[in-house]
Amino acid sequence: MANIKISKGWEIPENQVTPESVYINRRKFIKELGIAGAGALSLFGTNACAQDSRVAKQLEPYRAQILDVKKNEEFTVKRKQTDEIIAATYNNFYEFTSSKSTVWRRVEKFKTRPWEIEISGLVEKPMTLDVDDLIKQMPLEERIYRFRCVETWAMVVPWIGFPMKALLDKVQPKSDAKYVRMTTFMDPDVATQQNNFRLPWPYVEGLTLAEAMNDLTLLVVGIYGHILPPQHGAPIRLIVPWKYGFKSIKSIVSIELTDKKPRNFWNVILPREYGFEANVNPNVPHPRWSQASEWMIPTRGKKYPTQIYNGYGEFVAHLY
Ligand SMILES: Nc1nc2c(c(=O)[nH]1)N[C@H]1C(S)=C(S)[C@@H](COP(=O)(O)O)O[C@H]1N2
Ligand SMILES: [Mo]
Repeated sequence: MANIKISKGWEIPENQVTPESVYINRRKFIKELGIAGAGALSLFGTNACAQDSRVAKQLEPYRAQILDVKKNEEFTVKRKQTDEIIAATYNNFYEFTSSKSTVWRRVEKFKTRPWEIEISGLVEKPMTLDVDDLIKQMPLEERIYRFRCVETWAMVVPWIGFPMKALLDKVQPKSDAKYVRMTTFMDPDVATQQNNFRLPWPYVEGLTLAEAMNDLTLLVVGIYGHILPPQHGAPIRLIVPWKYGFKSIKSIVSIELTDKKPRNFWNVILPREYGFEANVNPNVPHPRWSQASEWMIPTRGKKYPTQIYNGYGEFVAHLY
């Protein structure tokens, strides 16, 4: 793995890619019309609406599958909640593309049901479960969390899920289990970037057992009141809000308890830039950019100070 050669697209930090699909469309739209200047901008609204309605149509079947669960008031956030369409059109899901604004279109053929998840390794009761059976057994709740990508964009979204602890209690980790290793599905016919053999597919992430058992650590199956749409990592993904976004692995097929520290996807690709722990920290810059501030999608211009542990120190600072 040490000799991996990374293609250009992967080396470009995510924050150098133009973010707003709307912005890209506006430029393209204006160019196609062969016009420029203030007059053209009045057409921008029309085009943004057209894009929104296409995304709304893509989301429709997921929005119809409502998860009516109670909101956990312990985890409310003061900052304004991100618009659902914005969150659903600005995604990192490298199995499909490295272009955030097009993930929602590239996941079209991605079938997220039926779906099995295997829990194995150093546990008393290994098991393989259908995701919908698992959802029925687990204590679902809604939590509004801050979310911070390592590339400095951030959002506030209402996740629906259950504490990972609830699942681990069920399988009973053995006393020598120290880490949890999670793996994403592998299907290069559908997730076409998995044909790039230079990258260490499938996507893998890990936590210490103490991190996995923390109150904040969620296995997420829904967002904005309904089941997860594919671009957010359906049918089940991790959310660890005090860590950079790449830790929050999507579309999980396996959870393995182990006594060895797992290598994680981005750590294998760029070990100098991405570690295992990856806690949000304004005082530790990324080798190529500062982590002192962040911006809320889609408004790149307005910066906010980054908070240590992404503002969740009261829950997790004792772990470090
Ligand atoms: N399997 C998988 N999980 C993944 C990623 C990925 O490319 N593949 N990207 C990560 C990164 S870098 C981020 S910021 C978040 C983005 O989650 P979102 O698209 O739901 O906002 O997913 C994380 N989980
Ligand atoms: Mo990210």
